[in-house]
Amino acid sequence: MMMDQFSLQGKVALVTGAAYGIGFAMAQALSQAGARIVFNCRNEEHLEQAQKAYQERGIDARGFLCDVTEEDQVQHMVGTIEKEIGIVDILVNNAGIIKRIPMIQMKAEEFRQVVDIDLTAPFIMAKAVIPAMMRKGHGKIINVCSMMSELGRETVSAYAAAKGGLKMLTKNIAAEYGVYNIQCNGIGPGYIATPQTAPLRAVQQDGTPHPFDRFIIGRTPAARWGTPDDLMGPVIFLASDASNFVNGHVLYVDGGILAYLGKQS
Ligand code: NAP
Ligand code: GCO
Repeated sequence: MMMDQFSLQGKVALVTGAAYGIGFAMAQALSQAGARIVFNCRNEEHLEQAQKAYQERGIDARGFLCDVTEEDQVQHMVGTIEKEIGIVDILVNNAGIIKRIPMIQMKAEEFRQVVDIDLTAPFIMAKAVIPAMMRKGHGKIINVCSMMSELGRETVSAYAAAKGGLKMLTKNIAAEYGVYNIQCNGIGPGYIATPQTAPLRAVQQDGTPHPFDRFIIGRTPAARWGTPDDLMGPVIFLASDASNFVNGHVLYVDGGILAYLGKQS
């Protein structure tokens, strides 16, 4: 049956940074398609809250405290998953941060921290799971890119550099490991209502919408912010056999922002 191609029954999916936000929604989607969910974050309280939230949704998700920038922690986490749950069939590199600072005011250490989490960590995570995927004869790696994989804007130099690099890392993993039936693609959310973008949507003291909120609605043909749920269908597609001949692609889930000059205000 054609729709069987979208089934993830019997698959193990590791979603980084999936305590809340986009990662949590994508993990729910992968679970609903049949995958066994494993996730990580850095904060013990977030981990406990997430475990509870998954259980409330009937999802038996296994959580790990693991900083994705620390290769020894990542190797230990992946080794434990492989031993206790199974080989990671699907890796979603979702964990990420942003720092919004004018570039000439940004400290080099702040720039490095963003690149470390948003670009180096996906490299570390992919390096940890690919050997077993090669032995198993298949694998899916999905890197969470961004509008900033294509566009710049004021104050997000480190994030744009990292997410632009992540697009090219995606293509390179596809190029280097496609021969082992491993597909590596990006998913590029537009502007999504999560804690990460909360400062851009904060209602002003006079009760008016944040200027950036109005700006994004004017730049989006869908005339709305995305929600994490908008990523659920696309991530199932990229994680499933339905995308076995899609490799090195970034699937933008942006309501049309990248196709649109923006509404004349
Ligand atoms: P978020 O709400 O800030 O959540 C980020 C997640 O990443 C949290 O679970 C956080 O866990 C985890 N994390 C951060 N650094 C980590 C580290 N070093 N090790 C392990 N976990 C770490 O972000 P979001 O909006 O859901 O975004 C998720 C991804 O989508 C990010 O890569 C972001 O760049 C990307 N994205 C977001 C948007 C958007 O509009 N929201 C659009 C395009 C792309 P802790 O809290 O425990 O640190
Ligand atoms: C920003 C936003 C964006 C979004 C996202 C867009 O400050 O411009 O945080 O970077 O998070 O990456 O795709």
